[in-house]
Amino acid sequence: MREIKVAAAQLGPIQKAESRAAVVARMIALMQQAKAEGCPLIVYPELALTTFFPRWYHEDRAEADSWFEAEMPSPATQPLFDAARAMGMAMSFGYAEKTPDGHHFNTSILVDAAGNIVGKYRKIHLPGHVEYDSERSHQHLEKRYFEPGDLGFPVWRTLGGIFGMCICNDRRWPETYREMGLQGVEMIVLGFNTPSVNSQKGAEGLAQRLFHHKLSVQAGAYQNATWVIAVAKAGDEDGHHLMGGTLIVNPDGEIVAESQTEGDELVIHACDLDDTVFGKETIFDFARHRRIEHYGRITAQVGVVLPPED
Ligand code: ING
Repeated sequence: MREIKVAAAQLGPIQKAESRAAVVARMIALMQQAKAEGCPLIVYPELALTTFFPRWYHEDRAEADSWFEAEMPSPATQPLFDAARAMGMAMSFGYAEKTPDGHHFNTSILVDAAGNIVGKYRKIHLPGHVEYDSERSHQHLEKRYFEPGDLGFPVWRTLGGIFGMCICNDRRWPETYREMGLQGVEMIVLGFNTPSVNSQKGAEGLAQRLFHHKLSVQAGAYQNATWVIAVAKAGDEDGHHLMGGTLIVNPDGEIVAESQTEGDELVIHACDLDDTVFGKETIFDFARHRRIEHYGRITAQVGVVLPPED
């Protein structure tokens, strides 16, 4: 039994005018609740410190740098690190990362109970577009403000298990989970900011968005015998609605807990990492069952399809 009581800390909306200090105060309040509930780990959403700024067009990309953190801990997040260390709380959260050499990533980190950053992930699957698109009901400019992640899909041995991270759109791609599954991942923590309407397909509304979200996360968990913690930033940000749907999914792909609101809300579940063992040793024992040498044009890597033989 390797139980870890996880607090999925959904954040409600963050308005464009809201300060990082105000957001960090909300995050610390949720952390205090998690501590009171006996949770050793809290997971926050993607881009947890600011509004979902890729919906806003900046002609001059340098203007968008105000949404980024140039260091971590940054001055705004130092109180969060201090509170976590004081409470002995491990945490994960997403933020916009600007590196010293001027690169921009949609990033998440995993911080242990002593306040050390033990893992970093940079979002690989960036949805949206680079230039202003007047055809869309709202902009989704992640490709304008971020570069694709350059760290791959690592996993880390910490907190008594094998942990991995991904971010938002990554969760829609089976390779994301399998890359970590092949490394024995037992718990994947991810944050998301998902508009409840599709900017290009008006008919796709909240119900279908929630369906695709749950389908993707439950499949990823089941097909790799891993826990998945998926945490929303939700609610109406300056008139733009983000869906909720914070989930804790077990290694059988079952939703064991989910948010009921679109505000700041803790979703808590005691996750036994040993629940991953049966799946990894039977139906998804990759070594015994996954015959990649018989897959034909798909190489040993996940899903890499060789160009057609001429
Ligand atoms: N948001 C959305 C997401 O992947 C999206 C964008 C929604 C893309 C639905 C495709 C379909 O959940 C982010 N931030 O990636």
